[in-house]
Amino acid sequence: MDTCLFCKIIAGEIPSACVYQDEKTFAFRDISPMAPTHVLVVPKQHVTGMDGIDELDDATLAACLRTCKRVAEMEKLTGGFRTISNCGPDAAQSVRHLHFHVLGGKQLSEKLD
Ligand code: DGP
Repeated sequence: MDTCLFCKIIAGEIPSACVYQDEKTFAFRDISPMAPTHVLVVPKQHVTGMDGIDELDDATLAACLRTCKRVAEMEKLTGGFRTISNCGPDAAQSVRHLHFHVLGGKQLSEKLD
């Protein structure tokens, strides 16, 4: 999608700190990290968010979750990690391209809101 920030990052038109990519997914460091490890995992195919996943085939959706796990392993998050996907205004989603935050490397808050 021409105007999507994360599509531009995937295409390399905007620089990012990529930590992993494969045929279906792209993982890069969040520009405003909220933990020692804060990586965003996105499908290369543009969909708006969790509300758009019916446009993805199951293999792509599964690949996103597998990439989250792979990133946690690469980052050595042996104590655990959190995976979050914000969807829509009530969840404060700011970039309308499906993404999973992978957070870890410290004791995270019990609060999710
Ligand atoms: P969300 O609020 O769930 O839509 O998360 C969007 C995240 O995207 C937010 O944590 C900050 C990150 N972000 C926004 N713009 C950029 C950018 O240009 N580069 C990178 N690496 N991350 C970005």
